[in-house]
Amino acid sequence: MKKITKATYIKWYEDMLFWRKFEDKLAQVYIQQKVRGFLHLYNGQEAILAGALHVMDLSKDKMITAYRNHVQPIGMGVDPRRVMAELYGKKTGTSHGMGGSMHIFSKEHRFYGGHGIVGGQIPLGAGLAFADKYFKRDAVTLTFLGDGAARQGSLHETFTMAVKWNLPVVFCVENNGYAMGTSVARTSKSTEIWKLGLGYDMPCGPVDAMNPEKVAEALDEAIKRARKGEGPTFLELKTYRYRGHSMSDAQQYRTKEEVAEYQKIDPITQVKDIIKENKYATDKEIKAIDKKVKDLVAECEKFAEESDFPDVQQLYDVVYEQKDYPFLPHKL
Ligand SMILES: Cc1ncc(C[n+]2csc(CCOP(=O)(O)OP(=O)(O)O)c2C)c(N)n1
Ligand SMILES: [Mg+2]
Repeated sequence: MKKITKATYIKWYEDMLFWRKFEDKLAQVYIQQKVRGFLHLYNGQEAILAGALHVMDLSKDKMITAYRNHVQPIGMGVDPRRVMAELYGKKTGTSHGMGGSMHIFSKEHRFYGGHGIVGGQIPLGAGLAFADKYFKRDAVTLTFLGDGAARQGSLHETFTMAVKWNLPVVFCVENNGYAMGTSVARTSKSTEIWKLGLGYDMPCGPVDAMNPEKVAEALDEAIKRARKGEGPTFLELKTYRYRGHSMSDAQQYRTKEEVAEYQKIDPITQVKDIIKENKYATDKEIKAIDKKVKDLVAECEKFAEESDFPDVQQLYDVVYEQKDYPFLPHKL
């Protein structure tokens, strides 16, 4: 695995802090009704993305996830200003303001969304991997899903084929304890989701996903296996989300104490502590990173605020139109 060095820790700190603050800003502008629709935030789960990016080959590997999807494309190289603009519904957004929160997408950066149907992205992730295998492209697809999606039929159908065809895919369930307000324990007798892999003879296991180093180690092994043509791996990344399922969640299904317990093992704090213990950066250098992050978030907000909304006519650019359709001419 690529060595985890002082530079890695500094990068992890800066990246994770940026993702956290970027989403805190989104929460703020959502309350001001500048961002509309649903908004599902990733706060608390950042170590997963940090660890994954350390071991992926960003020149060819792919990523696909569900609707908690604002920071992953940024990690894959998408301009964060364009992600913020997409959430504002502005023309300068990643999908010209037509996708919104749940549908960030950038084919150029090999980030394939952004999917609102629980479990919908699981077969799509296997499909991306199938194409890479078919065209001998030596790329691996990381397919992320929530604990709620683990009980969907689509997962089981996909596992059957992915393992049979040795597809170069890593299935990563981000077990944050809840599917909306329903805990894992409430939905299934077995709370160790990784064990689902056993039924498919798929290498599988649990990972402490509040720690980017642990995520990187587990994913490195899985990615190497996939690259060697030895097929998929199923990892249960044990994590936690600090905010509600979406912005409209009153969170009556959990206690403040439970959230506080997980905040004690917050990935950003863990990384910052390692930086301090090992004197990888001085307090002054850490403060400079904090300021850089704050300024970049402000720049994203300004860009989104100042961008224009799409023209109404743009709606028709993306709608299939059959020229000779007789019934509903839909000219404005
Ligand atoms: C097929 C389908 N069923 C139900 C829903 C409604 N729904 C949206 S999110 C969600 C919970 C999913 O939880 P999980 O997979 O654990 O992901 P998390 O939100 O925790 O990241 C549900 C049931 C949906 N979007 N799609
Ligand atoms: Mg969940």
